[in-house]
Amino acid sequence: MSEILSTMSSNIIQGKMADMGALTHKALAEGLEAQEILNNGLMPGMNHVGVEFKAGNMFVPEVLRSARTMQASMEVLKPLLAESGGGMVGKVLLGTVKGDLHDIGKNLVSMMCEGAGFEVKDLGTNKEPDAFVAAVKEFEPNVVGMSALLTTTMRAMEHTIKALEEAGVRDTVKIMIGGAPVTQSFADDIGADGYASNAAAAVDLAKQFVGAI
Ligand code: B12
Repeated sequence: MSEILSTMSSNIIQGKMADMGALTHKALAEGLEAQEILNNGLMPGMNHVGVEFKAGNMFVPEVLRSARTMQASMEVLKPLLAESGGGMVGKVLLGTVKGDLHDIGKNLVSMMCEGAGFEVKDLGTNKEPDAFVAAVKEFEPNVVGMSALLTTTMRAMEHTIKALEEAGVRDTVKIMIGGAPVTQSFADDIGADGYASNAAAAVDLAKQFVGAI
């Protein structure tokens, strides 16, 4: 790995975000392709964060900082990646379901998915089933991820899946769900394709869905 890429990778691990925009421009000026920076600078850093988070050696605030550090570089790279038409592993649509305003975990999933090379559209919180349906039609994601933190809003995930079925787009996507009260058996019960208990596992699941691992 070139020196600049290895600096970017360790900046992500350490959450040093201040230099990331400038470093990204510098790497591009040195002739590195956006894709190469993503694959060999940012992703190794974020993968390491995912492993440490799963192992319980890093905690939510640190992971959020790492994800924001990665985001600072992605802001520069995204238009270039989109231009080249390549780079993205797949598309993930995320949202917190109707009635629920919690978004810290969802945002973490969003940032980690971006870190893994997915193009992410985040609908935000308190999203009606119809908002998911409209976004699936417009954004055409490979994966739809729904988040709920309240036992009272979990059922909105089921309603959203039903709405996707009724709109005839259910089979165009894989559906993953998460949030503290959600379990694998609930996912099975409502007909989701998968459940993940944390952001790193969500990324693994999304990658499995698109055949990236
Ligand atoms: C922060 C917080 C809030 C903040 C939310 C701020 C925000 N912007 O998100 C505020 C203050 C607004 C809030 C409000 C309320 N809250 Co609140 N809140 C919490 C708290 C303390 C932390 C949640 C959190 O962010 N955790 C950290 C993140 C990183 O973890 P996470 O969300 O679980 O996400 C991880 C995984 O679940 C997974 N994941 C998450 N989403 C997804 C999605 C996909 C697709 C996948 C695959 C994975 C995945 O990956 C994430 C990262 O690893 C929890 C308690 C707790 N310890 O969980 C209560 C808690 C969730 N809240 C609770 C309640 C009751 C409420 C209120 C009703 C309180 C009230 N009376 O007003 C309101 C409801 C508002 C609403 N309509 O949504 C209860 C829920 C009880 C229940 N079983 O239903 C909890 C459990 C507290 C408690 N013990 O009573 N809350």
